[in-house]
Order: sequence, then structure tokens, then C-alpha cells
Amino acid sequence: MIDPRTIEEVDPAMAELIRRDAERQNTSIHLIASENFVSKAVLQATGSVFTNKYAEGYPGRRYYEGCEIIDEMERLAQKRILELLGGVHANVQPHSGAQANMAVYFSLLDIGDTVLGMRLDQGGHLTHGSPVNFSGQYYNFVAYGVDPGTERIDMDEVRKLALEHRPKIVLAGYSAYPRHLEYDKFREIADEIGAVFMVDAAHYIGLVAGKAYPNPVEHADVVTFTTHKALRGARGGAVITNNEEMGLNIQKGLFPAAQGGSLYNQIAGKAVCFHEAAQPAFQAYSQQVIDNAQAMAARFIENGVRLVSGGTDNHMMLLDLRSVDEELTGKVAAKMLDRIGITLNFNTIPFDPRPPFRASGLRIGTPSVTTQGMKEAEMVQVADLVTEALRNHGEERVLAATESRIRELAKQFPPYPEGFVGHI
Ligand code: DSN
Repeated sequence: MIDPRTIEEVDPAMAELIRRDAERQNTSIHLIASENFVSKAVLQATGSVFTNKYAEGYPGRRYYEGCEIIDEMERLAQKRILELLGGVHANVQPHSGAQANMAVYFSLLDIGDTVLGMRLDQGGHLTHGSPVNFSGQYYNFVAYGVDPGTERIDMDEVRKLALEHRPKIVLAGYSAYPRHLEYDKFREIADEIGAVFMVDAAHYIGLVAGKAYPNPVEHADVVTFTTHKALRGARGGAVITNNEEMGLNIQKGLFPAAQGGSLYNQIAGKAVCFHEAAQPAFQAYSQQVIDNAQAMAARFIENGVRLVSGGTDNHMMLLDLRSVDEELTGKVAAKMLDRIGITLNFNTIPFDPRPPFRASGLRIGTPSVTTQGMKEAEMVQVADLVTEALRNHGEERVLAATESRIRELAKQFPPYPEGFVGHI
């Protein structure tokens, strides 16, 4: 018998943890560039009975029976994402962006092959060749970075390294870079050496879906992404290719090479967010995310805070804390801000003299606050509150006053006014 009782009755300890995190989400200002708040519809899909089903394989070719409805659902997810972004083949099964990247590497590379990707400490990602990640351990990653003057990707360096090292994959994409990517130049470089052009668009694919940021699917051979950042969907990853044969090859690189059965409740949640992202309101949302980031960036600059590359084209910006206080590390600043109600993460900035666990930067993103309903006027207030807290990071009385203003602002924009427990 299925126990019909609610989580509060069955497991009050867990219910209390959910309630507490709902409270945290409802009472702070959320500036982590890779986070967002999903809709009730996405929560319902991810909390659905699809969690019960095993369906190893792909639609029409499974290792379990009873998969007809799962097949229909997975095909719907594939169709929706291809309609939204373009491309010819979609894989919605990756549990995460890391596993989407793993599937591409497993299928297109042999162990030891060379890939050209962005340096992690200048904005890349762990799975773009970090030595502590499988990517850096199994493959020979060569890294490009940003120009020290402009702090934008140095495309001359990308070309020079490509010609010198002849990578099999030229990889563009970032987790901490506030600018557009020059897809046409990456494409030209990949073509010049006969490499695959791959884009990891995890951070900004939601902005692409909302038509507010250039679409990598129009340029790359393969695009990987996550579904839970600016796209505002269930947590997970996906892959789109512009070539059916490559898509089928990457399918094998995911299952059975990297994953077993996928998470069908999560895939249902992805399908719901693809549907939501196809609505006109999502285009307005995506543009507002960028407008908000630019309004906040402009205010930081007015406040005398230096931003990496001098601003932003997307949903994020990187603050150079040395422009506020030479001694203040990213780690100390991020912890202090979280304590007073602003949640973000510390990050290295290009040519950072500090190690990644202390860092000299803060990364700030606007997808979450935009979902909360904040607009440019609130972004100016948030920039002022952050600047004030950073400038007074040792002054507990000032910080207490700043915190009350932060909580007051957050109170006006709760993402989940009805709370979570018993939500579904
Ligand atoms: N860890 C994610 C981020 O915060 O950017 C990327 O995977």
C-alpha cells in the first residue's frame, strides 16, 4: 500500500528542512548566476510518478517494458527543444551539464585526444579540462584565456593555439564570462583545422530560448546545456546536434557509456520548461534578465566598483573586489553578504593573484531576481546595498542596518509566496 500521508506526517524532519529552505529562498535576494526559481508546473512534473519508471535506452528502443508513455513524453521533450532552439537531434537524458559534456567527449574523442577550451580561472568550466575533473584527466585540454587589457576572449590566441595543437574539438562556453561569444570566429578556426565546433551554453541557453542572446545552434556542430539556469526548468542537461549521425553517436556516449536509466521525472520537468520558454512571456523575461544585469552593472560602475571587462552583455557580471578593498577576499565578502541576506558566490577574476578558494571576485547574476519580479529600479538598490555592505564589511552596526533594508526589499518579491510544503 502506498502511504497516503503527507511529508509533514511521514517525515517531519525532512518537511522542516524543506520549509526552512523555502523560508531562506523567500526572504533573501538571490544573485547566484546559475540559479533560478521554477514554476509550480515544473515542480509538479519533477514530483510526479515518472520518478518510478526505469527506461534505459531511447524512445522505441528500451531495455524495459511499459515505456510507451515515457517514450511519448521523451519525444515531446525532444520536439519542444528542437522547435525552440533549432538543430536536428536532441538528447534530453543527461542528468547534468557535466554528463552532457562527458557524452560528447566519450563519443567524439579517444582518451588522450586534444581539446581547446577556456581556462577555468578566466571563466571556463570544470568540465573544460580542469585537472581535478575527468575532462582534464582523460583528455589533453589546451586552454585559451582573455586579453589582459579588454578581458574579452582573445580570438587571436584561440586561433594560434588551434593551429599549434590541432584539437579535435574547439570548445566555446563559460561559467563566468559576461560577454557575447564570437561564434563566427570560433567556427572559422574549427573549420580551418577540421575540428568539431562545440558550444557549452549551459549558463545562457535560457537567454537564447528567449531570443535575447545569439543562438549557438546556428553555428556549432554540437551544443550542450543545462536546463535549470536561465532556462528556469528542472535540474539537468541536454545536447543538441546539427547532424543526425553525430547525434546518434553522442546518444551512445551518454547511454550506455556515461549513464544508465535516466531521470524521467526530471525529463518531464525539462519538457514543461521548454513549453514555458516557448511562450511570449519568456522572451520578455529573458530581455529583462539582461536589462537588469546592465542596470546593476552601470550602478556598480557609478559606485566605483570595477567590473571585469567593464560591464555585461548577458545575465552576469564579475566584481573585482580589489577596487573596493585590497584586503577583502571573495570568500570573506560572499560569506558576509549571505549572512545579511544576499546570496551569491565568490569567483576568480582573470589574472587573479589569489587562489580559487579565496579569490578576488564576486560573480553576480540576475535570472533569479528577475523571476522574483524585480526590475531596473530594484537592481540599482541591490547594487547600492552590495556596495554599502562591501565598503563596511567590518562594521557590524552598518551591516545590521543594511540587512534590514535587504530583508525589506526581499519581502516585497518572494518567489514562492504560498511556501513549498503541501504546494503540490
Ligand atoms: N556550477 C555551475 C555554475 O555555478 O556556474 C556551472 O556548472
